[in-house]
Amino acid sequence: MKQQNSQQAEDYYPSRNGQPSIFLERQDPVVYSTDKNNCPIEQEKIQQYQENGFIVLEDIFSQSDIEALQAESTFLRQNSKDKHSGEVILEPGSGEVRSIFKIHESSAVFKKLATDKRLASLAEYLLGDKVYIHQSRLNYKLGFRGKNFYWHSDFETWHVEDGMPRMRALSMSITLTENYSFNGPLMLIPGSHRSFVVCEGETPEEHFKSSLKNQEYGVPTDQSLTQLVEEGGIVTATSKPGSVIIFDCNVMHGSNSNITPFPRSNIFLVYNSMANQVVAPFCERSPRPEFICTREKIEPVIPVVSNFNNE
Ligand code: 6CS
Ligand code: FE
Repeated sequence: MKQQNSQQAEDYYPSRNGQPSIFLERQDPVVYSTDKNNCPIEQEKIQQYQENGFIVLEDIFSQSDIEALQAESTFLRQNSKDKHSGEVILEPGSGEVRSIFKIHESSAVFKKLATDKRLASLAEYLLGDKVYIHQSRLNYKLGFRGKNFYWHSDFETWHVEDGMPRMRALSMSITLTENYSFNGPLMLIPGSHRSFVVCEGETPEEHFKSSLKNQEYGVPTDQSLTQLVEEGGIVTATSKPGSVIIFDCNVMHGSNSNITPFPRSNIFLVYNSMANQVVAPFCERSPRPEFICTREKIEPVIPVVSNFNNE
């Protein structure tokens, strides 16, 4: 059932087109590189990523790196609350800062992080290509006030609303605080990346104005989610600060609200293959703003060995 967008690009993953939810077979590889000799991490982790759709790498950043990243995160939050520019998303209700987008542009520290070889070279390996930053954000999920992110596949949104053609992108979530089992850690469904869950309903106008606070479209039906969980279970990506959770663009994930005193603040960097640049959205809506989806300024990342204690 091939469809097309306004640019007549072939839609391999039609969704939110008034059809009932079904599962479509993934039509793209998970790990694009086959060169086992030049792999930046142990092959066992690559196998896990291929099989489950995600991996957690501990102890990637030093204590001083983490402190520099935490300081920058706090600085951005304290200097953004009254900024009503689009990239600052406030929590519904409390008005606390929920997310800040496009931090790889607004912050020199996070710009450096996005090009850090420990991350960018691994993204190049997994995606088998040079990469660019499709989206970056800081999700603060503050104690008591941090609300949930309902179950979703990022790719379903990036395909339908941003025009990302194929599954050749991934997220790297760098943990800035303890991700405990109880303060709203990322929950992922192993193996869910192999099925594209077609979502029901139609994309509202300017959907991002509500979806970044509370997503109601581009989410699986209860039945689809139940089926994925029956097949793969649910894993919570608990880890200490300075870890990296790497997950495929299509893995089903979500996270609960945080009612504990402990913030769960993570940076998210989304790497997309240069061969998978966004085209026109696969829905009848205008493209989303640049702070959510890089479209105007697509430049390959040049991986650099770096640290964050200003040496
Ligand atoms: O719409 C998006 O691009 C964002 N929404 C979610 C829930 N995850 C990915 C991304 O941050
Ligand atoms: Fe997401």
